[in-house]
Amino acid sequence: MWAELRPIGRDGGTRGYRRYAWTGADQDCRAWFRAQAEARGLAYEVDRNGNQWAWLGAATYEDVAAGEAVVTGSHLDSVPDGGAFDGPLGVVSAFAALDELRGRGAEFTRPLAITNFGDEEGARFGLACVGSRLTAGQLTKEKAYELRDADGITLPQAMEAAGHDPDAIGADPERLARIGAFVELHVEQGRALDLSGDRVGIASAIWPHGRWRYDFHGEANHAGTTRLVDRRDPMLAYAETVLAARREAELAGAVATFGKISVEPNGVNAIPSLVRGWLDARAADEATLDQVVDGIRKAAGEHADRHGIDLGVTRESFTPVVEFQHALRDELARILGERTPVLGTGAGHDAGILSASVPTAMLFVRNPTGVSHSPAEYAAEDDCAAGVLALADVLEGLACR
Ligand code: HGY
Ligand code: MN
Ligand code: MN
Repeated sequence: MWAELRPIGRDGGTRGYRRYAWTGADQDCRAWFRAQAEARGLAYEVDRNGNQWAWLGAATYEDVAAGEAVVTGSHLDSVPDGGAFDGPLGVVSAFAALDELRGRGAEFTRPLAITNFGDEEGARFGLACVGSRLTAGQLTKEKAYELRDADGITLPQAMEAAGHDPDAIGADPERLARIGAFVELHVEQGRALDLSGDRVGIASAIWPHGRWRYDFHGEANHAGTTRLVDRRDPMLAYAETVLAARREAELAGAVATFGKISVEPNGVNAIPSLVRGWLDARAADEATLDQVVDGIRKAAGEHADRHGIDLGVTRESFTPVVEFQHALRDELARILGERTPVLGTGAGHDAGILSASVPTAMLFVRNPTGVSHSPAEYAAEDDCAAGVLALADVLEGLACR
């Protein structure tokens, strides 16, 4: 499976992945998913929001009684220059776990589905987990229609160009009602398992997190002829805001990142008229996150005033804290052994979105460096194999007699 996925959407220079929603690379990943499903005799379907499903023991979700399905999967899209594992490890492991269970001769007493949720990273349209948010009713069709990529292409236009009917998108409670348990396996995006010496862990919670767009409006002018005192340079206010974000996060034990920026007119010899920066901020609890975000905004306002800059701040997304369901989490611990480590994470996941609607759990596989959202992201083959066996044990415990 890895050999087929490896070249898809990989940049020849950086060796990172650029698998953005509804692009050619994404279509190739989707074709791979469909082929994996069909090769295993699973019933394949795409839901109204473009998420892919492969069913064992049902032809479509409508065949499944309420709360009966056990579902596992993750996503195949990537951040800009992402690693091989964030997302795909969960999908590959799902198919491999099914193969393992068939090898064991396991008898399924509940329908099983393997999923690929669309547009988890939000690399193209700016909002993460679009596929699961739409399905769970946490993103309306109207709001989704407003999403645009950097070239001005709207989400519905991109969907249509890729052959998906954008008119169909929206909440899908009928489908979610069928799910009794959703388990997402994911590469760990930190070093907790490496430090504890464990191959596999169980998720406890996801930090609340969000994305804010900062627009610093100044005045374009000549870089050679404009006296420093006459400038309204938005880059200065932006730069001081980046430093303030670091300070606020440090004080609160949180994280805050300006990882994306756009500059107008973007000329070497022009003072910018506009600097637009995107803040990603996360903390262990919402009160702390509020405090950090408010602190950064206040600092940005002060720096903007001092440099004669007009500042606009827009919250583009917010995901509240997720505490995974204790009953399912405890069941996983019973299946995998009570000594399996239980850990929290600052990364967002479709499982976090779905947890508001269905019982949800996550498994993490050791990442020896903790690096993620980078071409250097890595997991060792024997740890991945341990992840597959753990997922197979969990699925057997949940879906087999
Ligand atoms: O950004 C995140 O935490 C996730 O990987 N989408
Ligand atoms: Mn990610
Ligand atoms: Mn992921």
